[in-house]
Amino acid sequence: MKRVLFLSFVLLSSMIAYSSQAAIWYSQNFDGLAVGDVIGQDGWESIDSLTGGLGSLTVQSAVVHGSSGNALKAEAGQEVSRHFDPVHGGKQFLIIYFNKADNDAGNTLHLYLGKDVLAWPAGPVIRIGAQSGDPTKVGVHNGGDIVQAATFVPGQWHKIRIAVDYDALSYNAYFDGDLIAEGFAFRSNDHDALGWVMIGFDSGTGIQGYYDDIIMGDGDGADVTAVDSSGKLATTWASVKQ
Ligand SMILES: [Ca+2]
Repeated sequence: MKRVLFLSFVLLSSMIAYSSQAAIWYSQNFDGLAVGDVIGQDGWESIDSLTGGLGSLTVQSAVVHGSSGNALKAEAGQEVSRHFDPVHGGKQFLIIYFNKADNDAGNTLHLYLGKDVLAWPAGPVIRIGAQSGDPTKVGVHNGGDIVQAATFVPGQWHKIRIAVDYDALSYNAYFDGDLIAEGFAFRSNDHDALGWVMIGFDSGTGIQGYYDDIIMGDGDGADVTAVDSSGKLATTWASVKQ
């Protein structure tokens, strides 16, 4: 009997450990990458197959989320993607921090999520700045429409969390913890699982855009905290949700 209890405990412990490890399947704070082009590091790629001639976002240490380390910088005409294989269905989340430090009215920072083949008509699509229809707004696609859902402060870091339901083909978006989009439709329902993310901007003038602390995983990500008070990546779970 004691042996059965012991084995049950081991099994339960391993299941809990598996669940918590399975919840987050990608995170990147860019602190361990080399300064310079992000293309060619950690699986980050050119989007030439979609739109050729665009440059690489760069890893740099001058403007970062937190007190130290690196972040990605996006300048005009720079856009990159990262694919994930296998793709992830069901309920999935993405957390990312951005800082748009320029005030140019023609500039945007993209955040596109898709399944396998890169496409501008992606699944969840967020346009920070000009392409929202207002250079000060965060625009969230609801199908083909863009909703100006939040106002960002140039030069400040903001948190975006997208919670996607790939069975319902809809998503919620949160800006600095506030719900700004609920049950929004994908731009294209071709993207019925999470298999790539694309960031940067394919145009623009004098963009100073930054991204940092990307976390992707199963569930809605509500309990995931990316950065502790010292600025170090400290992913913690208030509860195991699987
Ligand atoms: Ca960082």
